[in-house]
Amino acid sequence: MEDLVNNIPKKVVYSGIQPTGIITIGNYIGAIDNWLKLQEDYNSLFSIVDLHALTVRQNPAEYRQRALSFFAQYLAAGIDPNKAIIYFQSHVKEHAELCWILNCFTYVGEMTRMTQFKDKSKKNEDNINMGLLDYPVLMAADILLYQTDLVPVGVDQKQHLEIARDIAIRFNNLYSPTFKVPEGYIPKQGAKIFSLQDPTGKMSKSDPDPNASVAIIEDPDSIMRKFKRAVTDCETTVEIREDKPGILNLLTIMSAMTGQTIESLADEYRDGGYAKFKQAVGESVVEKFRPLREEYNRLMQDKGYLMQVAKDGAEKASRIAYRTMQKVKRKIGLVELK
Ligand code: ATP
Ligand code: LTN
Repeated sequence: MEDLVNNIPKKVVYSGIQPTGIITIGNYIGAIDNWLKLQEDYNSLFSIVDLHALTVRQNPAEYRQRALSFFAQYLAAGIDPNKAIIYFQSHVKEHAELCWILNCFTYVGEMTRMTQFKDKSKKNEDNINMGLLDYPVLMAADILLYQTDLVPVGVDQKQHLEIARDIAIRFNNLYSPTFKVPEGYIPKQGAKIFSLQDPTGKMSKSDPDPNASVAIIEDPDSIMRKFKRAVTDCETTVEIREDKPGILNLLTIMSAMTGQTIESLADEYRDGGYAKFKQAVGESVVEKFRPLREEYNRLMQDKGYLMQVAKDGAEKASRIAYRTMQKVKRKIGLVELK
């Protein structure tokens, strides 16, 4: 865990995605794209947070398949097992263990106030389980176990990050410094990609309307169709304006795909009409993800390799997690077995 040349410890990056729905271009632009950059310079850990997604009912056979598919998509996107630790949360038992301990330092009132808890409770009225309420504490455990400095996520996770920080500070104040207090890493542009069907709402990976979101492994025809149908407005000029959220969203997506600024794209497509612009946005998405899709298909044929990477990742993560747990247990006064 050291920068061997300068002998300074490298900072730690941690992030994860729940294996629900599909990995969307929103998840890619808001999170994964930054992971790719950060893995070059940090000690990074990227997990499939498969315990988190149990807060809503999953079909076991589908769930297992989807989690593996997400893992392959991480690799296909360019998360490199030689640079980062990639693993399934459920393979490292310390996540659940630390979650329990942190529960005893978290107030019920803090959890019932969480926006995501309120939203998800409304959506799952028949299954408002303890896990749903406890979700942010498990996320805090994920982050704090690895003494994380930076957490690259989309803007919707800001509140969860704040609570992780609060819990760390509270624990540190009670028992002397134990956890690193993490910072969020939220992109300036693209931290919230909007639905293609409702440009005022977030593009969500479990949106029941298939036209609202685009998967990173989607086939080109389907991608093009969705962009053609994307909801915009009844004007004709491609401009950056607050009151044109559909256009701004498409500009943001194309900018992330091509590296061009939204200003230069708006200039380029200004008077060409929406149809031409949407076609160009669609093509930029198809081209960006073509190699990823091909690599994904190849990896899914090689389950042996996927499982080997998962096993290595879990082992490396467990070693770090174990050290933090030992420290935590000592601080709170649990009897040690020598
Ligand atoms: P769901 O809607 O099923 O709750 P989600 O689309 O919010 O899922 P998550 O697994 O909760 O996906 O999020 C994975 C990562 O992607 C997080 O860092 C989150 O902030 C980011 N993210 C999710 N949706 C978007 C979006 N529309 N734009 C930018 N980033 C996003
Ligand atoms: N709650 C996050 C997923 C998540 C996460 C984490 C992100 C779980 N544990 C730790 C960063 C760090 C979400 O995106 N819904």
